[in-house]
Amino acid sequence: MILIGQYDSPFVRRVALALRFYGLAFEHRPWSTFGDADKIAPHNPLRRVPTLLLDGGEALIESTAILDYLDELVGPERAMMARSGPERRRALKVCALATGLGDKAVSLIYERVLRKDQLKLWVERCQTQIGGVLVALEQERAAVASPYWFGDRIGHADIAVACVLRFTGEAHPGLFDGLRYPALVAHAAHCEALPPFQEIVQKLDPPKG
Ligand SMILES: N[C@@H](CCC(=O)N[C@@H](CS)C(=O)NCC(=O)O)C(=O)O
Repeated sequence: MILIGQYDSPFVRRVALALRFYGLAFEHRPWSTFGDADKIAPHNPLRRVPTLLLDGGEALIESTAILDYLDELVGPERAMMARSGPERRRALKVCALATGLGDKAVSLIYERVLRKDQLKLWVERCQTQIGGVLVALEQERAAVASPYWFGDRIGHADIAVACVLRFTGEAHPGLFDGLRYPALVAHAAHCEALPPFQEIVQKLDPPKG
């Protein structure tokens, strides 16, 4: 398998971490969505990352769909998400909140670096959405005493939240005040201390306008 995309993307990083936690071998192509768009396009016309190329040449896109495939590959016993029921629904919701936060944080970067004049209405909307999700995730995580969101094993929800927190903190330090989100800060620190997180990491390098 070949994973396309840089690890400063929280979406690429969550996929790379799942591959590593599952012990699945992969090659990495750290192509930039802007600088290397023409290389990405033959595999993904959206020119987005992550894009995962399977050995037969099939290209998977969207981090959630890619993880769905990896879960199928390793089987239900090893999958880092419950197979069905309320726990699966809750985990998918945590993932959706985290990746939605990531979408908004990415939008804000593009607004900052690609536009001459930022659109106040859009910037404020994204900031409000980011703040709202952080509060919701903080409440959820504070209510859980286990090492990870759903017990003793790390899952996709844990990884998604940790990746997005790192990205948001680097991209928009003013929007992530650790003092307001102690449970999330502790969660991120716990995850980031794990060897796969220390190996699969890249300081944010936003596109230039
Ligand atoms: N929903 C997508 C989001 C992926 C995404 O936003 N990737 C960014 C990089 S962090 C990207 O490719 N941006 C270029 C673009 O959207 O044109 C996923 O979960 O994979």
